[in-house]
Amino acid sequence: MNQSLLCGHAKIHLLSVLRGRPQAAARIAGGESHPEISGTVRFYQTDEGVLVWAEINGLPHSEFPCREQIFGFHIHKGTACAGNMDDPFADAMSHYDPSGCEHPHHAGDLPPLFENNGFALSVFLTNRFSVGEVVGRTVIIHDHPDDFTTQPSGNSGTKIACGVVRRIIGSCP
Ligand SMILES: [Cu+2]
Ligand SMILES: [Zn+2]
Repeated sequence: MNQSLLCGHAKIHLLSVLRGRPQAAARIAGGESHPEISGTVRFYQTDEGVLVWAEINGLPHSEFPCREQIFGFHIHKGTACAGNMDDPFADAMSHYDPSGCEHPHHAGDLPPLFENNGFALSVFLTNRFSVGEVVGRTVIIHDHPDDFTTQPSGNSGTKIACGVVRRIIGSCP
């Protein structure tokens, strides 16, 4: 194997992007049923799309083998992490979908989170939106995996954590 193929030019220089300042971020907090969930989702605009870096702590996890949990993860169109008795994050509304697509082609449909002893880390690229378009929208974590088939939201169950995407101005501490 030609070593230069393995070490070849990267389309996005991941480390330099992540070392920089995100243009927006959401602080994630669990709802009443999952107060231990906390984390950050950062959004970096690149020429290829938005690089999303999620770090979430305190996710439900199982001690048993073959039971690691997977959580649906989306940007929803609503602008507040509030709700009612039935759904504490009802105000986050449905998946962010400015183009009228079906699930899982909504702009806000994201790769699900895989927990590792309650911690999830995910870095991925999406060109379905720009950072500016999702500022003010909500990031939602669900208690079930997204099946990427069922309409309108992949049968991903209850919303267990939420954060509003805020623009970051100036430098991060
Ligand atoms: Cu969702
Ligand atoms: Zn969707």
